[in-house]
Formats: sequence, C-alpha cells, structure tokens
Amino acid sequence: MADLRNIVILTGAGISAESGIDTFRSEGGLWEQHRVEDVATPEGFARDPDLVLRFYDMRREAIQTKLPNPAHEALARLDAEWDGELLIVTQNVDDLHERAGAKRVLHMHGTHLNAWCTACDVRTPWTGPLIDRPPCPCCGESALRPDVVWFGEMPYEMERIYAAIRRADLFVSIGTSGAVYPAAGFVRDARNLGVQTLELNLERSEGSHRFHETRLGRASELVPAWVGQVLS
Ligand code: BV8
Repeated sequence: MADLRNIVILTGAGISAESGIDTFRSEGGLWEQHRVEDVATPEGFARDPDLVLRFYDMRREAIQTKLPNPAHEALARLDAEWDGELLIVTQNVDDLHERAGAKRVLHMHGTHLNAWCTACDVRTPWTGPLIDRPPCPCCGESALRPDVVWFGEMPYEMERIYAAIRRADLFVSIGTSGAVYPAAGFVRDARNLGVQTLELNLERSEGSHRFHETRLGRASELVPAWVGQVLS
C-alpha cells in the first residue's frame, strides 16, 4: 500500500504462545484450568481473593521467566523504523512487547507487573506475589490487587484506541481469538471507517470473516514476514 502511513496493531495471547506463555482458549489453556467467572471478575475476587491472587501470582512469576519471540522482535523493529504513526494495542498483560524494545505499546487490559491499590488507587510496579497482602508502598493499606482489567471492568485508554483507529490506514490483528469485546469489535470499527484490515493468526478466529485478508500460521513466522514487507 503506497499511502500507508498510520498503523494500529492489536495483539492477543497468540503472539506470546511461542514464548511459552499459555493462551486462554487452546486446550489446556488458562481458562480451562480455572472458570473465568472465578478468577477474572471483580465478583470472583470478592468471593475468593486468595484463589484470584494465587492465579495472578503464578502468571506474574511465570512471565518473568519467558523471553520475547521473533514476532515481538519484528514489531519492535517496525516501531523503531516506522516514521508514520504506530500503536500496538495489546490485550496481553505480559511485558514481552516492551522487553523486545517496542515503545508505542498500550495495555488495554492492564499489566501483570503492576499492583493497584484499591484504597488509594495508586499503581506500583510489582514483580513479587500479592497473596500475603503486602502493604501498599504509597498508603500502607493491605489493599493491593492485580492491575488487570477483569470481565465487566472498563478496558484502559479506549478513547486513545478509537482515535488511533480513526486515523489508521491499516489495522492488523495478531494472535487473538476475537472472543472478547470491545477488542474483538475493533476490526468492525476499522472496516466501517474504510481502514484496510489484516489478520495474522494460527487458525481462523471468530472475527476472520470481518478482515479483508487473513494469513494463517505461527506468529513467529507471519509477523517478521509481514514487517519485512511493510518496511521494504
Ligand atoms: C467490558 C485480562 C464494559 C485478564 C482479559 C455477556 C455477558 C457479560 C459480559 C459480556 C457479554 N458480552 C460481552 C461482554 C463483555 C465482555 C466480553 O467480551 N465477554 C465475552 C466472554 C463474551 N467483555 C468485558 O467484560 C470487557 N469489559 O465490556 O466493559 C463496561 C462498560 C461500561 C462500564 C464498565 C464496563 C473486559 C474484558 C477484559 C477481560 N480481561 N484479560 C487476564 O489476562 O487475566 S480477557 C483475555 O481474553 C485477553 O486479555 C483477551 O482480551 C481475551 C481473549 O484472549 P486472546 O488474547 O484472544 O487469547 P485466546 O487464547 O482466546 O486466543 C489466542 C489466539 O491465538 C487463538 O486464536 C489462537 O489460534 C492464536 N494462536 C495460538 N498460538 C499462536 C496463535 N497465533 C499465532 N501464532 C501462534 N503461535
């Protein structure tokens, strides 16, 4: 595309799969080990905070042992070399985009590596467990929760995301099943605005029919190939 200037990329768990981080919906995935209602909702947290804190403590610890894969590295290269607008909107709460060197990253569902104080609302970088109810470094209350957007909670920076989609020439979705809204609706919003849409995914997703083009394969192969095309 000659007039390609502004790109919005949406990533999901599939881009981190080859780094060894469980996705949500493949067999043996995260949700199969736990009922979503029990671990990824405010009600579940109120009902059994220890279960939820352990679920996130385990994942927070696990991601710190994982490394970015060629898909994350390719997006970081695009970020460094692309002189148009670029926004990597990730549904993931891991920090592999940043660890690969990407800068223009927006975590719409929060991040594993922050603790959010429900008493004073301050967010603090956090790498350890929360199960022992450590005190908030700011207010001292033992009221920390994962800084992660649960079902029924409003994703972060939605206006910034929609503004980027309105300005985009291309919307690319990488490694997501298109099962969760509002992220799964971005492709429809993009198409309604006349934006070109591309999906890179291991298998057809719930949203594949909405994309102009879908390429099937592993992110570690598809994403470097696509970035190479865009930068050439
Ligand atoms: C909101 C953070 C409104 C937590 C997540 C009916 C009843 C109740 C609610 C709803 C309803 N209908 C719609 C809703 C809203 C709800 C929703 O969409 N529910 C669904 C289940 C129907 N959404 C919400 O609640 C959202 N908030 O709507 O707020 C509001 C309005 C006003 C005021 C207040 C609120 C918030 C949703 C956020 C939930 N949090 N994550 C955590 O991580 O623990 S969701 C989580 O699952 C992810 O973040 C992601 O968003 C979502 C989907 O996961 P994926 O990333 O797509 O991963 P998945 O495993 O599903 O798929 C992986 C894909 O990768 C597959 O396609 C696979 O083929 C592919 N793949 C695998 N390997 C590879 C690969 N691809 C390439 N290469 C590979 N190697």
